[in-house]
Amino acid sequence: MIKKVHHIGIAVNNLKESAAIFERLLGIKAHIEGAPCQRVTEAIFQVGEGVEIDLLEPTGPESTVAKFLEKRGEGLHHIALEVDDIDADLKEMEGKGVRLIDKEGREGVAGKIAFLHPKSASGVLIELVQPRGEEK
Ligand code: CMX
Repeated sequence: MIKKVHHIGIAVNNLKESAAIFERLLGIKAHIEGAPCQRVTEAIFQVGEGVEIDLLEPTGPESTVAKFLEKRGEGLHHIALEVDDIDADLKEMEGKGVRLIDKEGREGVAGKIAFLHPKSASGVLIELVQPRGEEK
């Protein structure tokens, strides 16, 4: 069901500044991509064997990441886990009592995505990702 950690999302105030910090730290270049469906711009770093570190800058005050930054400041925003059948996995998790933010996978940058509520995961927002090409 869960195949690997797909990416780690970090909320930042200034994408350009934080991307430069992480480029120095990791020794690799960021790929910058807009994710209007999530109201963020992302700096994506492919680290090691396919795990990404994604820096997230909100595109406006209505973004959930803007609310997060205001309340909690910069830092770990979510951990994304790769799955191969997102809708079946969501159903199974709901059956186990996990509080879902999305009952079904929806279109995201990396494929079909859905979020689990941080109250169900010791205060950490979890995203499930079913990459494109793995639709059931
Ligand atoms: N990690 C951990 N806790 C979080 C959180 C996060 N990312 N975001 C919010 N919370 C906590 C808040 O601190 C708050 O906790 P307390 O009740 O203890 O104060 C609680 O969750 C409720 O937060 P809120 O500010 O009132 O926000 P909402 O209830 O309106 O929304 C959430 C919270 C998680 C449901 C909403 O942010 C959401 O739907 N997130 C999923 C989508 C998303 O974050 N997309 C961003 C981009 C992702 C990407 O590009 O991959």
